[in-house]
Amino acid sequence: MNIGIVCYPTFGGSGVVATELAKILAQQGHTVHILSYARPARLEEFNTRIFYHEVSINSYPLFEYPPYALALASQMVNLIEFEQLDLLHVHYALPHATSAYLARQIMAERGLHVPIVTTLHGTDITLVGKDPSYKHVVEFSIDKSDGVTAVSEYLKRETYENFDIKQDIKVIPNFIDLDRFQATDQTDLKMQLAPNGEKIVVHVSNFRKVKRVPAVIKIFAKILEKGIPAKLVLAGDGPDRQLAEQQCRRLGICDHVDFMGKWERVEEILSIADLFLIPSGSETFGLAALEAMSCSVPVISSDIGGLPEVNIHGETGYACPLDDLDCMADYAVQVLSTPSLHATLAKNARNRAKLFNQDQIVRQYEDFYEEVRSRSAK
Ligand code: GMT
Repeated sequence: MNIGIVCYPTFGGSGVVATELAKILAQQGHTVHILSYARPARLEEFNTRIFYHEVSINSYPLFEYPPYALALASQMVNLIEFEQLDLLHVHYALPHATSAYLARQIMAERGLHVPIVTTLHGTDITLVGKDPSYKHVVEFSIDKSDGVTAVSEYLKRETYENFDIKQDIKVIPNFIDLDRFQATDQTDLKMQLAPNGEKIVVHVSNFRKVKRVPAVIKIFAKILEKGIPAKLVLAGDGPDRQLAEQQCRRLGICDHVDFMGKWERVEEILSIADLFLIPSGSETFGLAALEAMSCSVPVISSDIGGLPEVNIHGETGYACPLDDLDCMADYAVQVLSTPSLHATLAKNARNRAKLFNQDQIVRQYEDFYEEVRSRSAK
C-alpha cells in the first residue's frame, strides 16, 4: 500500500507512535509518505521506503497566525495526487483530521476518493479538542473520517462522552519494540548515577504540567524520608523543569536527583531503573509506562485515564488516586525494600509489555486499513 502519515514531529507520544508505525509498515513492504512541519525526532535513519515531506508555509504580513491547516491540506492534495496514495492516516485530530477532510473533498471533485483514518491520541480529545474554540470543527472532522481509532478504551469513552460522534471508534493500543526496550547491562551508567548502590527511581516525560514532575519529586522525597538510599533520575525536559529544580532545592534533596535532559536512548536509563514513577494528571495511554515495563521495571502511577489499562495494580506495579502521594510513596518503599516483590512485579511488567508487541499491533492497523479501504470502495 502507498500510505500517507501525518503527524507532529515532536518527541511527544503521537509523533513517536506515528513514526514508529511508519517504520514497521515500511518493513512490511508498504511505502510510507510522512507529512509534518519538521522531520520527526524518531525518523533518524535513511529508509528507502519512507519519504519525508515538509509542509512549507509562507508567511504574509496580513497573517498574524499563518494558516497551517490550509497549507497542510494543500500539501495533502499534492501527495495524494502525485504519490498516488491509497490511504491517508492522520495522528492527532487537531488540525490534521480537518485538513484531511478538506483534501479528500478537493480530491473528490477530481473524481478520486482517498480514505482517511484518524487516530486520536490524547489532548486532541481530553483538553484542546474539547475547548469551545475548536470543538465543533474537531467533532465534525473526526466524524467525517472514514475510520477512527483511539489508543485506549478510556480515550474511546472520553470521545463519545465529549463529542457527538456517530462513527465507530476502534481501539488499537500503542505498541512497543520489545527488542529495543529490554533490560541490558548498563553497569557504567549505574555506577555513575548510583555509585553507592542506591536504588534508582526514574521518571521520563516532556515536563509539561500534566506530567506532574513536582509530584514525582515529592514522592521521591518521601522515599528518602523512609530511609531508602535512592537516586531519582529525571529524563526529558520541558516547561516545568525550573519548577522541579526549585523544588529539589527547597526540599534539600538535590544531591539525590539527576536531571538528565532530553535523552534519545531512554532504554539505557530504564535498564538501570528499580522503579518508574508516572503520577500524571491526564494520560490516555502512557507510552512511557509501557517502555519502562518492557525493560522489566515496576511502575507506580496515578489511576487515571488509560494508565490502568497499561499498568495493572498489584501485578505490574501499583496505581493510586491522583492526589494520594503518600499511597504512591508507600508502595514505592514496599517495592524497593522487598526484593521478592520487586522480582515478581518486574517479571509481570515485561510479560504484560509483550501483549503490546509492535508486530501484533501494527497488524491491527494494516487490517483496519484494508477494512476502511474496502468499505470506502463500496
Ligand atoms: O497529548 C499529549 O500530551 C501529547 C500526546 C500526543 O498526542 O503527542 O500524548 C498522548 O498520546 C500518547 C501516544 O498515544 C499517549 O501515550 C499519552 O498518554 C497521551 N498523553 C496524554 O493523554 C496527556
